[in-house]
Amino acid sequence: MSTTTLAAHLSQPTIPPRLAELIGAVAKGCVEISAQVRRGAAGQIMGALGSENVQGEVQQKLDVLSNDILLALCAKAEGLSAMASEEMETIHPVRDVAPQGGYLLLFDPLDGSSNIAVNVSIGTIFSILPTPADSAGRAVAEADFLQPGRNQVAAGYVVYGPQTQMVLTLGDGVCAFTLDPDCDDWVLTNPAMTIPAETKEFAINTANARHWAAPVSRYVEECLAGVEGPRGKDFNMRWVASMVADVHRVMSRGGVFMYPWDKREPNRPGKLRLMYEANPMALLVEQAGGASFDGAGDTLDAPVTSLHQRASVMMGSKAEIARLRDYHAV
Ligand code: AHM
Ligand code: MG
Repeated sequence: MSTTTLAAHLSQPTIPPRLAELIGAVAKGCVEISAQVRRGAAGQIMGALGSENVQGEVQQKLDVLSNDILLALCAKAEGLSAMASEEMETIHPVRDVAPQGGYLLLFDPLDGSSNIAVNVSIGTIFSILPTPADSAGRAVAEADFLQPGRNQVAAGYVVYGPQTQMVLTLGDGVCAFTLDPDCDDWVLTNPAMTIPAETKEFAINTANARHWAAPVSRYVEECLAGVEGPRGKDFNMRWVASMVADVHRVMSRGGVFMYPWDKREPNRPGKLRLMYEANPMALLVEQAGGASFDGAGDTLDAPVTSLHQRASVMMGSKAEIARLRDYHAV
């Protein structure tokens, strides 16, 4: 059987070598994180650290370990100017002066932290932006990161589940790679991931139902009404509570993933973060033929005003997102 590895995939002449090097570094970091995850309680990685991140969330040992692994490995990538992460208040520059045509890397090093203790799938999410043209020859600043998701040159996630898989886009479709644990090689296992346009599956934390906005309630109520309701078909509901795992299911067999704005904290746009959760996932979903919506417009066009900005998230099968858009327009 002939196999294509991630390294071979990234060596295509259409991919800038420095971008390939950076994605390779992220992938290498995720191999190391995967190994730590698999050690679990047999290693030293379980439990909380006692510190809080910039979002005021208790940091797990694995959150910080994963962050440190990615910082150390990616700093070596020649084209990289600076990194930003869910676990760090501000940016982490790696070069005094931004290289011409360089990159900025953002990540959520360990998504779904609440699932670590219960041995349920978790993941890493990453987004790569270009350094602004006017940054060459000077140090990059936090403001250089504040670009709309549409500017991403690459995005991906790794899911640490029964298998470790990486799903990657460079803005020209979506490929999935599976980690072969015998040789730590990423093997191309799906060269063209495509989300079915229609679905019978949705994912949302229904414990928050009483706080939802009317269009979200309408959408879910119509799904729950099943074959007797306006949709005329029965739906299935799934909620892993790891965005990576929930979006991976949508990427694999269709559906809708939602973590929308709700009334609990009306001034907060949503729970999930725009730059290193919503935007990379939105690019992947769009590149796989799906769509994403933040209650006002395309997630990828949302104006960015801060590194740790929150977003209302609805993404998945195209027809379902079109329906959600219509309900929000009423
Ligand atoms: P985290 O980045 O701190 O792990 O939080 C994000 C996670 C997502 O992976 C998931 O979709 C969501 O939080 C689950 O939230 P809830 O526990 O409210 O269902
Ligand atoms: Mg997260």
